[in-house]
Amino acid sequence: MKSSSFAKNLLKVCKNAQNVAISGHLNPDYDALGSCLSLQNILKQNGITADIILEKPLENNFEYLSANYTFVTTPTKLYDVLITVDTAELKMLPENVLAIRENAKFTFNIDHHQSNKNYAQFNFVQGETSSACEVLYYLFRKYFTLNQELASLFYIGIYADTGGFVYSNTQANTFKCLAELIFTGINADKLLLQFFRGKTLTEFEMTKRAFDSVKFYDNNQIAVSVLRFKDFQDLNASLNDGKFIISYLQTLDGVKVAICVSEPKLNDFHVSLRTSADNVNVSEIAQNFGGGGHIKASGMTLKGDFDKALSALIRYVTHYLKGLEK
Ligand SMILES: [Mn+2]
Repeated sequence: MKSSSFAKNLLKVCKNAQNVAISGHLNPDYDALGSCLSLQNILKQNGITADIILEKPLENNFEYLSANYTFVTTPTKLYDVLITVDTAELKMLPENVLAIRENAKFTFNIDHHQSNKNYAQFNFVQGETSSACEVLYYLFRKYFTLNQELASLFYIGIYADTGGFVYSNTQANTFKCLAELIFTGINADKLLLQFFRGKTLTEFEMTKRAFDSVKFYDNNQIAVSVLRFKDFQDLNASLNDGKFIISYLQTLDGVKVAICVSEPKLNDFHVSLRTSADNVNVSEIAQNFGGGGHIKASGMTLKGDFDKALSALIRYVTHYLKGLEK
């Protein structure tokens, strides 16, 4: 569907609806949360009230961003419209949102994941775009006034999903959008310091441990860092505290696939995959293990025996890289 008719249709459906729900993916990141909040803001400018549904209250690093907003974790209303943003497939949605989906008359899916399954009634997916925030920005540009609040939300989401405007998903249109955001007079430098460049001591200690854990495989083409449950427990850390290392590993000479494994809960392994190699598509690797994402940045979860699961992953990546040589 073309962007203009998609946006128009969505606004029309929402105007006629009783209750509208918005959701991003599980364990929301800055893009997921930023796109939920900005969409809520855009709808509000069009006279539409919408609730953002979360699985659980936000963790502290999002508190500042979300100080002015309310979220619903235990839905009591019947929602007839559900809009999901930044979510590639249904299994990435919280249980409470899946329950809303059962009863919703209209479902919309707005996303930028290449692996998106087009699971809604109305789908608007741009796999080449930097972030869900950028998709929303252009999709609804005619239908909102760009204020500083919206500009900050978009800016943070785009910064996060482009790794600070450096990943290959940072396109000319991304910079065009960023320029317009900055023209609103937001203090971009302050925002970045607040959300990204500012680091906590917990993050620093987790990063130290992550660096110590790094092992290389397949002639140094695969780099793996592992943060176990004990590390999270010792430092009272959350999933995001150990994430910095992956962007470092992916830029190391000769490394084709960077893998970062985190176990924030016992036996619950979150795996992030990154590549800077032209011919590597890490979303293919993630999909083989039930995950998904983007060509250069993907993720999945592993369950079961850790050592076996990790060796299976490394074997698979080795095999995958060998296949590229042919
Ligand atoms: Mn995203």
